Amino acid sequence: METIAPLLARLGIELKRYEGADLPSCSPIDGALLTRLRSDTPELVAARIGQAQVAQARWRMVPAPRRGELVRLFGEELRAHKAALGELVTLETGKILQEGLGEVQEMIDICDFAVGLSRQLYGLTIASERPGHRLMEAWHPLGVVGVISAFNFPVAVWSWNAALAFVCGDSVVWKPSEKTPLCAIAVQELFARACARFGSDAPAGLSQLVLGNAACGAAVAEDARVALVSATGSTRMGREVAQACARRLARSILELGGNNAMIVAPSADLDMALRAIVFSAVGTAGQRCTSLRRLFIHEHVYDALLARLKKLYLALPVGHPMDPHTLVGPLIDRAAFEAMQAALAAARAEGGQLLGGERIAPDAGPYAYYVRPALVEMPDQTPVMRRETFAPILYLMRYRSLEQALAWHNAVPQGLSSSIFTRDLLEAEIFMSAGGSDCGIANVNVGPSGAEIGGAFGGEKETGGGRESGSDAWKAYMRRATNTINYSGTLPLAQGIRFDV
Ligand code: UN1
Repeated sequence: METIAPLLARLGIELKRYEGADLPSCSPIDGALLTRLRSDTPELVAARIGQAQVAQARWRMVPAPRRGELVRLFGEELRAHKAALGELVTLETGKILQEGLGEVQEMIDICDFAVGLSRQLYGLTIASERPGHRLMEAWHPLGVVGVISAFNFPVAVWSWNAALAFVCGDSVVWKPSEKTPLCAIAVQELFARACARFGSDAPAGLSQLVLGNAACGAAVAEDARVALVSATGSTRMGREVAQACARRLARSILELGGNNAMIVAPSADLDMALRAIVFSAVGTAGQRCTSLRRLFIHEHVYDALLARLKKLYLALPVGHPMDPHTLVGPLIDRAAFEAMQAALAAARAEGGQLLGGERIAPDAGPYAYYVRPALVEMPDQTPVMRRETFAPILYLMRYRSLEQALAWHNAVPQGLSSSIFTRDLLEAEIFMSAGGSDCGIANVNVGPSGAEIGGAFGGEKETGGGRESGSDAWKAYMRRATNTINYSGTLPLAQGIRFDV
């Protein structure tokens, strides 16, 4: 039985006001109950959105660089509590501690990014066709931003959205995965501490947390007071959020399923490719949106690479995620294990040859699901390969020409992340060109997972099309006003229209 009390003490967090009966938090490490919390009723969700709206009306008037100062203070809290929060992430998700810590670092990074951004929310000035006129754009705060996040990145995904939203002058209502409520509470409490240090400019209620199941998320997506909903998770969930937003003509950012592939070309540095493959395919036990799921290997290097990969896979340290030697922790729960087994059965029925995939470490108890990551050699890109299974399954195929590999690469409904390992410049350029990878992320000699926060994060097709995090993703969290200013003393009309009154 893992205990959370010492961790919560290190974070300085009291759970009392969140405790209840209907929302259990369990650790996938041994399946043990960590605590029982209380779900929020639809009435409470509505009330929280109301409070967020009131807070935003004040927050939008605070100058953006000053808003950045709040995010800077939050970044300080994260730095001070990185170790404890990283451990809590590991405890509640089962990801290895290195990745738990990495996730908190990702939060710190986006805070730094957002602080800089708070002085760079630039608009354009545009040449007017009329004499004595100036055209310009101003970016204004948008309103209340709803964030729906998944269990696999229980703290970082909120922060990509929230750090930008706060500097953009928005308030945030967060519905985290019901599998990771403790992580969300910890982050909410750390943010509250930053607000307290910031002083009275930070309106109460700027950051709201709503705990509960999908109904809670639907209440956020359907509420007319929520200007933007940023949702990360399954394609099924994203479709519902997209429809709820479309019905009321609100904005959405969707970061949904991925079915990410890598092409290993004959010129690839195989040592490097091997490390990238293993990290991308088995990191977070294959439960990242960006996890590597399909591997297309050129026939000249296929056998050599496969032999090395098999050897590595059989020796992968699977076990307790706090153990520094472990590289693969448990799956999140039984449903994840069953989905993995169903996909492997389908792959076998479709002609796949399987290595691994079985449940191991039974001494962790009946409610913990540790598996050996699976390698499956496929005769063709069959239906099971077109689906995203959130588990460490890597399908392999042999290719002859880059054209063929690219065609397979793009022939799936998802379009998040992709990569090629090659030292051939022309191949690299083709992969990144308009006719190459159709994903939102296309990497060369870098695996598909583990993106930095500085780039825009998201993808195409069933991945949903939204972008979070870096680059100019902030624009989705603001509204654009086009201003025309006339200093000519006359009133010429655009397009030269004459309208004499
Ligand atoms: C996700 O799985 O939802 O690029 C996000 C990565 C991480 C984020 C993954 N920085 O793998």
